[in-house]
Amino acid sequence: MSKAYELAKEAYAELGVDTEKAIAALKKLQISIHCWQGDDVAGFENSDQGLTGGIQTTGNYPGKARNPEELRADFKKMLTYVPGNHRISIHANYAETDGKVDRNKLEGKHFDNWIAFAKENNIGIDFNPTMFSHPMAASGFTLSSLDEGVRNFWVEHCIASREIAEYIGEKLNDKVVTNVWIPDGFKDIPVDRLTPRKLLEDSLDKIFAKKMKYNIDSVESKVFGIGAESCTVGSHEFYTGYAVKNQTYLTLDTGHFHPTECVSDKLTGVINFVPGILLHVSRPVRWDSDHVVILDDELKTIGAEIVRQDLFDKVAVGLDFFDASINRIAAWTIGVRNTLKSFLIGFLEPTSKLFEFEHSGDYTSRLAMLEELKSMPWNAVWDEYCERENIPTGVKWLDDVKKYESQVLSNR
Ligand code: RNT
Ligand code: ZN
Repeated sequence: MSKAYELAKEAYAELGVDTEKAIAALKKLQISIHCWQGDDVAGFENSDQGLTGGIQTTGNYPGKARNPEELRADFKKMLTYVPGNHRISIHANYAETDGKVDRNKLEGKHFDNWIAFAKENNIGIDFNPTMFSHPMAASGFTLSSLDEGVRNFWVEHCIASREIAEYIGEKLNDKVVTNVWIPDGFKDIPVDRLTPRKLLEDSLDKIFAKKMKYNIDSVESKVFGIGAESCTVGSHEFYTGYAVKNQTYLTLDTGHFHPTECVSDKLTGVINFVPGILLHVSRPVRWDSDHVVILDDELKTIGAEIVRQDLFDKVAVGLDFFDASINRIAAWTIGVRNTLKSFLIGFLEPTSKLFEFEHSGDYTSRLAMLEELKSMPWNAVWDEYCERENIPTGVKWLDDVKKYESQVLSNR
């Protein structure tokens, strides 16, 4: 035990907080880490489509993963910088098929290498159908397209994706969350907003018809995309309604709302009406820019909310950002470490005391305590946890990333 940790332990004990319990709770938390930070959402289809769907990676920092082996090696490197056992979220376009299998024909076996990777590294897997960067998505519409052929293609793709998730779940004996996000929306003001929404509902009903054992369905809303600024078919109201009615998970991406809206507040607003929530923790800067997650107030509030209300059974914590302007392994590491830190800070709150203050109307004490908590030595607890898990403390991981950059990434 370090001196700093001992002092921190005492300071927290004075507030009635057990730092050992906080460390144990954090150790149990699994973050669903998105694979796509490592290759700028490119995937392995090797098409010349580029990234479509109204999302964008900017920057051309050298060293991005160009194939499955590189992406897995980079992801594995990142795992050595983050304490705990986590999950990897993969998109359907990370299938390994030699480019010969179209998305509606994908099968579980095309993800066998990912399954082996997950087993080797003791991590779980989550899944995402990919409804962008493909000729059938060129119109900007997929599951809500007026073109029946287009719609059917994507319905087939989503059905295939659920089967893949089920296959993965069976192999890993673990739940797999499948997150449906579509880019469908209008650049300019539409006159018929209803028909595409009816079509989307109908497509989703077809996709989710079969009951599954391991697969958990989630639907992700959005406010707008680049080139689809005037109307998003899968809006927040649409998917909240759909998820409540059909009892699917609801995905809340922190970049998918108007700038003053807070996902931290939405959690308890919707949690009692759906089986669960998948978080896409991101950082929007003026738009859904998917910047690397930093330890800002909203992140800390999200962590605290989940801890305070003990929402762990119903909230899956996933990440969704992609910055191509800095070292991608560092980007991943910073985002995961910050997310973990936000939960640790939550676990180190004297929750019952805070509730007591609030419920008795003692808002003075609530504010005083919340403000004092900000300067408590949570970082000593974080370092202690990292040390116990053999994970670099402070910025020591960065030296190793730099070494990997000069030895491996710079040769790409
Ligand atoms: C897009 C959504 C979606 C994607 C990933 C790649 O705005 O956030 O989750 O970022 O599926
Ligand atoms: Zn997202």
